[in-house]
Amino acid sequence: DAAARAGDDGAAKEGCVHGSIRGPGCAIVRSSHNFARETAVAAQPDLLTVAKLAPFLMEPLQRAFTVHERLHEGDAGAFARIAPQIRAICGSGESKVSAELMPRLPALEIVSIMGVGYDGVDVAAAKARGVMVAHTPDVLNDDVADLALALMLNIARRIAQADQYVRQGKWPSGPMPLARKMSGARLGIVGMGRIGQAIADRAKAFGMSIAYTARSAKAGLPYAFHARVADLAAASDFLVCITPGGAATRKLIDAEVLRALGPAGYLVNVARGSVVDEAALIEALHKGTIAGAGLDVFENEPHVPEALRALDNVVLVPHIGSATVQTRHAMAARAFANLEAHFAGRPLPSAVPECR
Ligand code: 8YV
Repeated sequence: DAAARAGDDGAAKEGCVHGSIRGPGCAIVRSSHNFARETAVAAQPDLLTVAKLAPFLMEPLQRAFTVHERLHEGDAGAFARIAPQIRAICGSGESKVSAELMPRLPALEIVSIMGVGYDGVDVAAAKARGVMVAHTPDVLNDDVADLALALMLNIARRIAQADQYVRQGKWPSGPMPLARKMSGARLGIVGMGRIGQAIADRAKAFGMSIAYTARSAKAGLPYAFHARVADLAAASDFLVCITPGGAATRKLIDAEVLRALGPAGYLVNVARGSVVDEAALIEALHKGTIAGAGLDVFENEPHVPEALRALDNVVLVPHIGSATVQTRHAMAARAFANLEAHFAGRPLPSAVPECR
């Protein structure tokens, strides 16, 4: 299997990959000026990046691997020559690793995603080829939950509009219209995984009543469960989406759900753009079917329809859920650690559930 194949690698026998972020064993390999070292260096696994990765991930990758930066997007001939050697892929939460790409990489052993979401990776195709898939859960829970609460407060209290009100010199002509109180309101969470629970923890401090929908009720949670998302929407003032993307949740938030949320209800999406029917949302916002929306994710990122950008009852941010220095560094370290563990023949710190 893939781990056993990795065990044949000279570097893996040393129990590390060169240039590891932590890499205690690597110093030994680097400092020994002998044939084994030369062989190990020459045997650096080939890795394909499928996203523009941050320098703090690229640097350790370049020390440990022969990195081919998004080669599949450019020169087809160059990619065809290198493809048979590629043993690893590294990408972001938005990266596509399709069932069409994988057969072109017959030596592929692992896909390491720097993100909790991996809906762009065809995991079934990967598993069928014995390819491991890893992601970076947990380390971003706080940031994404923080942003969900920030968007809720922002749309309810109209912070972005209030900022413009002051900047544009409108204050002397009178106060802003009154906003909506968030504390004590009803929160509906779509997806009660790790981040959903972190959102609920924060909402408790705002005295909100909390309900949720998920594939099934979670044992031990003190929140009301609704099997249908429309029923949850009807019982919510704020509906927050934090469910995985992919086929199972495509356009889960449709016109019916938005009607159920109603003219005093707000939608927040920190999940994936695919979870919301964007055309139906634009219509609902335009007609006042719902009160407003706070959106971190969109159907066709980084392109946001003009019809959405023109609306006054939305707050739009460019997919920044995990975008803090602290969290992105932790995610990069985990994405690298998954690769490092694989090529050292160790269990992965965070394989996706389907590959555990
Ligand atoms: C980032 C994300 O956009 O974790 C995810 O699923 O969507 C984000 O944190 C990105 O993947 C960072 O590389």
